Amino acid sequence: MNCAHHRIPVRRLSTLGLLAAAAWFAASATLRAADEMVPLLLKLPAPMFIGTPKDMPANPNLEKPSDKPRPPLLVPKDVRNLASSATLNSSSTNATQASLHKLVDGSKEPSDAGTVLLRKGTQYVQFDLGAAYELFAIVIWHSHDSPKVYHDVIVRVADDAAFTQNVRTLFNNDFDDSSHLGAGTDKEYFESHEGKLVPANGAKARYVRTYSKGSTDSAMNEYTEVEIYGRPPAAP
Ligand SMILES: [Ca+2]
Repeated sequence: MNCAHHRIPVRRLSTLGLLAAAAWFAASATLRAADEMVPLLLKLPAPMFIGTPKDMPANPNLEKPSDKPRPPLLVPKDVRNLASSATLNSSSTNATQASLHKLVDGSKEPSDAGTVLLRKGTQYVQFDLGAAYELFAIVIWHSHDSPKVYHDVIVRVADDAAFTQNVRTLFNNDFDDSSHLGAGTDKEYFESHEGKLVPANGAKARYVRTYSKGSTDSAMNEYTEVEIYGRPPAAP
């Protein structure tokens, strides 16, 4: 299955899946009556390894890897990837605009040239979308050249660049609070070519931060791509 374009047709959505989606839509304040929901189609890079890791460490905080494709997330039809036009910066002092651009250049291959290396310790990449948007998904590809596990993966959104206003945490698997942003209850996971899809449920925000603190493979923080799917908020 070296399929670079992994597309899941709508007809494969189960009835149960559609019912669950309908319940979720009803609960979401940001959806509009005319919204047409469609599966979020991601352009996936080729897998770098086949199958699931054989020597699974015994860790209750680690998600068991699946050998099936991830179920699609339904999103409003008019969302688009906002990361490619965002202004990026990072807590990592070695990060240049040229290196950060590799996070949003559309290439997700974990080659040496395509990988952004951030310094060790807890580091974030910040995306300024230029205005507040309704966000529906944030997808993160760290380096996925082997089945490694990144630590303290945290995704936050806020209204201001300093992350003091209306800060919301969309994902946090820092179970022991080693990054001091509060302990999270999400699971750690093995990297794969599918990346990590974090639903944003229509959260309205201008700023997005993605954090990590090294991996089982390296103290460094390595990324190949980040995508942020959203749309302008409805006119008041
Ligand atoms: Ca890239």
